[in-house]
Amino acid sequence: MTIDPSRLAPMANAIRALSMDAVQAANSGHPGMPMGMADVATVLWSKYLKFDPKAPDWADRDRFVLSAGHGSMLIYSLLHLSGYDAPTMDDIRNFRQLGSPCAGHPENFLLPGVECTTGPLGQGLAMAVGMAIAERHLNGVFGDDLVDHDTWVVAGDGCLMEGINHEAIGLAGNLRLGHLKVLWDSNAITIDGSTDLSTCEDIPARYRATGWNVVECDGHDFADIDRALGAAKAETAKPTLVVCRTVIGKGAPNKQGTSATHGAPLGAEEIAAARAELGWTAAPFEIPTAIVADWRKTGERGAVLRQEWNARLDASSDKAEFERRMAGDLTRGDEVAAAFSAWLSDDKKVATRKASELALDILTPLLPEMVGGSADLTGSNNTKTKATTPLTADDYAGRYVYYGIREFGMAAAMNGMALHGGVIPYGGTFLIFSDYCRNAVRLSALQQIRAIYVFTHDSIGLGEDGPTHQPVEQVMSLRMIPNLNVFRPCDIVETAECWRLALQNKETPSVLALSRQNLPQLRHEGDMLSARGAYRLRMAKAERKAVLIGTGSEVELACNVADALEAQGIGADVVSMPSMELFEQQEAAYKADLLPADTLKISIEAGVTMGWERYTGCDGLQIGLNRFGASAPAEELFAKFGFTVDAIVPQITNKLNG
Ligand SMILES: Cc1ncc(C[n+]2csc(CCOP(=O)(O)OP(=O)(O)O)c2C)c(N)n1
Ligand SMILES: [Mg+2]
Repeated sequence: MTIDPSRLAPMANAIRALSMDAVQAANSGHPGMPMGMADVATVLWSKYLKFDPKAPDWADRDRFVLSAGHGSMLIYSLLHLSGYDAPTMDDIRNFRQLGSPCAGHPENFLLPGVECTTGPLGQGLAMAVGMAIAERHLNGVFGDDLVDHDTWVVAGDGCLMEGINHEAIGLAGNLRLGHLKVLWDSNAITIDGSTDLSTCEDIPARYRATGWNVVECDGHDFADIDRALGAAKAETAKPTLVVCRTVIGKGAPNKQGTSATHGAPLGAEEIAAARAELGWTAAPFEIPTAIVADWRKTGERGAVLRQEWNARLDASSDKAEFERRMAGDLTRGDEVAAAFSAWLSDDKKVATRKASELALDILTPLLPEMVGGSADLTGSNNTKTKATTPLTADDYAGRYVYYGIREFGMAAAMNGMALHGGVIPYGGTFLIFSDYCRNAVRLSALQQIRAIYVFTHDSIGLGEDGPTHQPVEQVMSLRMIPNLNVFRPCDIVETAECWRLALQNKETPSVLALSRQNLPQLRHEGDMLSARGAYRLRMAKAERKAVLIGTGSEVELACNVADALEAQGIGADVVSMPSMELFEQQEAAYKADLLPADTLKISIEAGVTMGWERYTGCDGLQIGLNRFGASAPAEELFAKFGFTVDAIVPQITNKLNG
């Protein structure tokens, strides 16, 4: 489509009308951002964005990310007007109401065409970096014929101000992600007012210093927008920031340019004034047919391109493998199972972080879609294998990302990679720094995607680095996040099982909490027992009085405590519980059998005890650590904090006798 302002202006005004009317009807929402970026978005969608409304999942579509998620009416308008099946006009009328896919902020699982869930500022852009990594990686593997698309982002002042922006653009600049284009809604307004209240940053200078190309435009001049987007499209050696100088709430004559338009309905009077200003005479939620027709044409380019792409895919010898990877289906499961079952007959005493590396040594050559990485702790997280050669600007086909010291940026990029599809991202850092990336882990869970977090150094067992590095509350607090599987395996066999479970769960992200210190192999039989979340590792010999529940490095201690109890004639089961979440999914009879009502139940985990009452009952015993650790060798710390047979057994016998 050529740029004809006389047609584009009404198209943009359709976005403005829908946005102000929907927010007014909901009596809540953010009209300012969609009204301000309507002109830029109209040029992008009508001339540059590669999409086909009839095939929202087309693998080679451009990805469009609305990082400024509060402006959700922008993407709902774009999807509706350009002819996606959803949202319908009724959905838009019900903006922000229960049951409408037009949620307050865009949700990837509610609407095809919404590539990711946004709203937490900065993360959309950071996820887009991951999408652009996945795109270049798959391009490196499958070539231009199958993979050659751009990632376009609309970001606000807030997205660029958040700390994660620094991490994300640093990663993108160094990887020279030339197919990433960020359109900055530079309106100099945030909620509190003018941006000079809080910043004097030269943002273009920061982007340039980070390896980005920067272009600018008047965000309300169609020809100028076209020029800038054309320049962004043409630049493929560096990511591009397009500074779009805009007026927030553009079109609302009395409120535009002020934070009053940011997050509140404009009100009936101002909406009437805006209609007059824009020359918009249609009733609320009605779009004149000529304008709808112009919008419907925007998808036609993509439809043609998709037909051509389909023909190339059909002719490609890579078709089956490409489709498998994009579908996220695993392969070679029998070989994986056989390799791991051979471990049962070993007797390997290794840290579970090392066990994870041994598992990855088996998994990564068999599953080429696995793309690993670490936030500068590769040698500690044990995340790199021979098969995962570095993914760099010179070799995008590599499979290992050096994320740098950017935990939040890494996790958000992993989300973007998983959302893009075709890769299964895993990435490591110390468990203690899961707090640095926690909101991205939460978004993995909310978005129902398979990101796998390798969080090592999972307790005071890391020793001398001391309390700043010793997780105490992290394991339990990660368990509180819905739809996140937290695994804390006790030995090499459980570690392999947990890796398989993490890979098998397409719609649930996983955390693997792994030890720094060596742990003996406790399992020599059984297949995928971790799939139940918890299982009886050892059965009481004497009459059963106690059930010891341990996780990770404390399962060995639980076994030693059980031995000491048995020596006194007290029967004790040992239950290993690598995943509370999977245990919660078991039927009641299984749970009751594992944790019988007539026994004393004791949890042992080197972390906060809050929550363990769920399994021990209030009359059980919770052995844990409800304070920060200390700096000393691990053995001494476990002794000091009561993680010894001698400290635990009397507590149990006292309880049993009392
Ligand atoms: C991480 C995070 N912090 C705070 C908010 C709340 N919030 C939503 S929009 C916004 C202001 C954003 O300003 P800008 O990006 O310039 O958007 P504009 O006002 O121009 O639409 C804030 C603070 C949020 N959504 N995410
Ligand atoms: Mg702003």
